[in-house]
Amino acid sequence: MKNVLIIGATGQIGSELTMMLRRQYPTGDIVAGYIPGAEPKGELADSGPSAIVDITDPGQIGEAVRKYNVDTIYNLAALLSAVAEARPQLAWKVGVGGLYNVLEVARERGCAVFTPSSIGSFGPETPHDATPQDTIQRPRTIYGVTKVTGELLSDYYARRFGVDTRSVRFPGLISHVALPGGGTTDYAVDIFYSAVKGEKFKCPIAKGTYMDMMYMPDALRAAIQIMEADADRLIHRNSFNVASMSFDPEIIYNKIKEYIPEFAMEYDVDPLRQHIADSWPNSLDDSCARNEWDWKPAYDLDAMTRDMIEKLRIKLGVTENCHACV
Ligand code: AKB
Repeated sequence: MKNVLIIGATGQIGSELTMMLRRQYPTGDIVAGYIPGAEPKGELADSGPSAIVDITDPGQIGEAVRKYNVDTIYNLAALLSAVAEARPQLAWKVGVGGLYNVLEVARERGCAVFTPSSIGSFGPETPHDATPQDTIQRPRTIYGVTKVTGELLSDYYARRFGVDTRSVRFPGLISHVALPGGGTTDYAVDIFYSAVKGEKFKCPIAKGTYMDMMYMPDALRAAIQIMEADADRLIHRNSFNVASMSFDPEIIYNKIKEYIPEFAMEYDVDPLRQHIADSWPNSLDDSCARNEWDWKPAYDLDAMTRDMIEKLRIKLGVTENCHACV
């Protein structure tokens, strides 16, 4: 990777990935692609080039790729699972139509492409525990349908046209930097904000609902490491299971209480999100990623919780005592 275009650079993953790529590839152009209304700000705006790139407009993708001689595209444009259910047509237009536009530019210009898939690409018939790499993928959400289509389309472009497409299936991503918007796993971020602000948390996901989650630094490493991996070792491409922790609301609540004992939570289950969560795996088997490109997460639940609370206390200017923080 030298010159990289990030489509969706101001979103939850993009804002941090763009900065990490700029640090790791200081001699290249790392271009922050954004849509009007979601302009880069602060360090993201000041530390490198940016361009208006609406994924539904192939001309804008091609123009940015040509102007900056881009060799790798990170395609991060998507509507998350819950919000996609409210706007299924737009979810398809962005998730599948947009990916098609990216792949066509990549085919013409010889770019590698990363497009994240998700635990949402699985469905109720999928084995829920230690979900294998290769298994039944019959999701019931439009988000999942776009993700499975994206995996298949990306593999097709690799086989048929030699486009270097690669991907990982992200779990719920937890970060103290940018908030997710409209996902089923968002509660695992929101719970930290409530805890640090000293507010009671209303949990939209029921007790006993397990889902895979990952701390953002691990997710960013996965996204970069898979694109740098030795192609000769890759048996799979689109998309690899990656995992680092699996928990239900009680487990994360009790873990946060180790640091903030007065924290309180009650359940106020959102039927849509609960229905989606029930159809997703409890935990993924990521042995193929570990074997084919040495994937290994750095953060477990405890390390992530400690870091999230420390970082959020600074971000939110909260000075109250955090019992277990040093
Ligand atoms: C969502 O909840 O929609 C996403 C995901 C797991 O893909 N965070």
